[in-house]
Formats: sequence, structure tokens, C-alpha cells
Amino acid sequence: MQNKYFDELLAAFPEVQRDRHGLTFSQSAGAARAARTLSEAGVVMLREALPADALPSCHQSFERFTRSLPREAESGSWHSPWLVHDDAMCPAAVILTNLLRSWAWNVVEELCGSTEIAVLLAFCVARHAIDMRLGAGAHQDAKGLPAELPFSLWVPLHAVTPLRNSGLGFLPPSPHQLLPALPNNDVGSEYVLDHFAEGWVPSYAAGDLTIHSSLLPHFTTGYGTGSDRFSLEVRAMAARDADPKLQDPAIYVARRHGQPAIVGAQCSPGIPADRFLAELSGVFSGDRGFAARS
Ligand SMILES: O=C(O)CCC(=O)C(=O)O
Ligand SMILES: [Fe+2]
Repeated sequence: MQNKYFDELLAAFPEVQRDRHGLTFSQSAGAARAARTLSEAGVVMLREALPADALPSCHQSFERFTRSLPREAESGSWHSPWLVHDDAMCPAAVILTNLLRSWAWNVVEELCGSTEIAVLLAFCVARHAIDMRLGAGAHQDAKGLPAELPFSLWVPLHAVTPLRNSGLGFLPPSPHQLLPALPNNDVGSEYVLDHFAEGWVPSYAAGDLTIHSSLLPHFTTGYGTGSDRFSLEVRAMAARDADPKLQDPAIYVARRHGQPAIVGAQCSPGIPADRFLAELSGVFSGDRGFAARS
């Protein structure tokens, strides 16, 4: 079967861009419903999860950081979140701070079945994607990442509009197992073409985010516009279930006085995350500073 580019697929199946009300939640819908839908369908959109006015400074700071890099690939670059900063801020720390204050965190707690959560910073990614024309493909995170990571939050730092800038697309419902994949972990264009008509390529307003499960096939969209996209992938799980091998660095979140707060951190001395962790201190509620957990 001849592969297709995503712009061709969107022209052939414009309905994949429509609002999917059954998969889309706002604060009033309740975290439990969003979490239930995620476990059934594999993807949910949380509208207005972050304050839109907090994002432009994060976006600009990340953009300044990428401009300061000696050289970037044609498709952009991806970074550990603690490495991305300009003189003013660590944008990923600001995003995480806002996430802990958001009703989206209740969804994370529901998904984890616990309020004691490890944010596995080693598996979080700050990504600059330069929009290139891409052929159909898709992956399951459980293939490329440790399989026990249950889900990913995908947080764009600005609006994302299909055909204008690179975003994400999803192929729900989620299969219950890993699909056969190519050596590069892609499930192959045939799977994408077979399932695209039921797929979803959403628009995000600034402050919207999606969560997808580790088995849900999804893809980076690319249309060849050359526009920039800045986003953060957040991976977290119940602290009690997290393998110690995945926790360097990590921050630990629990409820203090009813509010989600960072209650500890793990970071080996060689990892340059001091500034990033310090910028999270507004939501820190530990007794002994950022005591390393062992
Ligand atoms: O940001 C992207 O383009 C890819 C993100 C992704 O695959 C994920 O969040 O799991
Ligand atoms: Fe992914």
C-alpha cells in the first residue's frame, strides 16, 4: 500500500479534526469521568487545564533556549525538562507548578488510584518540533518507553491547529496489547491508514492538554509549514508502583493541607537539575528541603 502524507489524510478525512465531545472534558465534568474515559478509549482532552496567560512566557523562554543552541536538527530538538531555561525561568518547572494547581491533577490522581504520585522527570520531555511534512506512522509509548509507565500528558505551550503547526493525533480505541512494530517502533503506515477514519487530530487552545495511555497508537503530525511547536510530555505514576530505576530524577507529590504539593525529590549529584527543582519550590511542602529519597 502506498503511504500518504498527513496533509493528504486530513484532506481525505477532514472529520478527524472535529470535536470529540465524548473524549473531551472541562473541570465541571469531574476528574473521575475523564479518568474512566481514558481507561476505556485511551485518550482524553482536558480543556482549560492550565491558565492560558501562564503559557506565553514559557513558550518564549523555551524558544529563546532553542535559539541559543549551537545547532538544531531540521525537525527541532528534544530535551530533559530541567535543561531547558533562559535567564528568566525554567518553563517546564512553571508548567509543572501550574499542573499541580489544576483540576487536571485530580485526573492524574484518579488514573493513579492514589494521591501519592512520582513525577518521573527522567521520562518527561521538553520538545521543539519544527513542522515538516510527514508520512503516516504511529507508535505506542509502551514500545519505546518502560512499559510500566501508564500514561503521558501532552502539554503544548501555545495553541495547536492541524495543518498549521505540528501536533499530536490519536487512533482510539486503544488495543489491549502491543502491536507488531517496525525496528523504529512504528506500527506501520498500514495500521494508520486502516484506522485513520476513526482517528482524532484535535485542535488545542492554549491551556488545553491531552492524556494518552501507553498502548494507544498516536503520532506526531507534520504538514511542512516550517512552523515551531513547543510542548512538554509529563510522565507520572503512583509512587508505590514506581520502579526505583525510573526515579532519577523524580519529584514526589502528595496532598498537604488538601492541596497537591511536592513533598520530596530524588536527584543524583551529577544531574544538573538544581535550578529546575528550586523553581518548583513554590509548590514544595517538605519538612527537610528537597531531601533525596533512597
Ligand atoms: O510531541 C510529539 O510530537 C510526540 C509526543 C509523544 O509521542 C508522546 O507524548 O507520547
Ligand atoms: Fe508517544
